[in-house]
Amino acid sequence: MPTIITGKNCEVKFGPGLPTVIIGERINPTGRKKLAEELKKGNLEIVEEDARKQAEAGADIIDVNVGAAGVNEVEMLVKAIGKVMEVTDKPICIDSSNPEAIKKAVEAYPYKALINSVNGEEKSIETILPIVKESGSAVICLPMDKKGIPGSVDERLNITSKIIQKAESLGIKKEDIVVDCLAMAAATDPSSVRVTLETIKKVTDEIGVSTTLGASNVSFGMPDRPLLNILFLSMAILNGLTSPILDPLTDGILEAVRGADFLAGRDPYGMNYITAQRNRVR
Ligand code: THG
Repeated sequence: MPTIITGKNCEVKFGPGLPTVIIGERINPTGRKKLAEELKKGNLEIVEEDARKQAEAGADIIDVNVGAAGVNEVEMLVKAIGKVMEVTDKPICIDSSNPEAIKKAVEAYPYKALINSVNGEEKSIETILPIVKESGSAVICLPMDKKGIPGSVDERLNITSKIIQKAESLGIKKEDIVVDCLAMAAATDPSSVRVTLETIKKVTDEIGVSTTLGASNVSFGMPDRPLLNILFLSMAILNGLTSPILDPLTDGILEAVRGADFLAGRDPYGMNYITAQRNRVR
């Protein structure tokens, strides 16, 4: 069963074997001083522009994160989601580490959202999963806990299984679980990309749920980050990645994702790839 999330007149469907769905990451003040400043002042013009541009560029889902020092996240997350809904019908991924902000955000979103995220810690499981169940949302699971990010595939799978078991015991459907396979900076640990790719493959083949990750994490600290991000995405898509979080404004990234789907057999006869190339500006 595929994962389905919705916006106004809009349904986005993804899962193992289906074409890759893109979660646009730009509405996030991390590393963006200007956006952080504007959010502090309650100004949503950049949010509006980033929502529109990402939708135009080919994002299927818009991630919304307004967490920054000096920002009232509970209030601003609801406002930012309202602003995004004014400019696009694309479904929303509610990205916050604040359970109260997530709760208020799902209450303000009249469709089926993707909640980003729950992790393996008891406190997270006990606060986030009930919100997922009550709101009928889907949720991204981070297979990490108080010991941090596991270095091995097996540990990531163990935490994933634990979260899924808890979710299913609350009546959350397996197709409403999206596992983040945890992309890390390749520059800090040369084995990290292999561990992430193997986690994607095992989660896909053995558990059969949808998968995500922050694609640009891999290139941190290296030159020509877009090149590394695109190469990594093609590998991850071949291993089963269903719904990466990425910047759809990156030159060539859309065509790379459609090309990887085609080569991975997830776009039979290449119609999506051909359409993407036809719509290309340059
Ligand atoms: N997993 C999940 N959610 C996530 C992440 C993840 N959400 C946040 C993050 N990781 C993905 N989103 C971003 C957003 C911005 C950037 C990277 C990842 C980023 N911004 C530029 C910078 O910091 O230099 C600034 C971009 C600009 O100014 O144009 O890199 O892993 N579940």
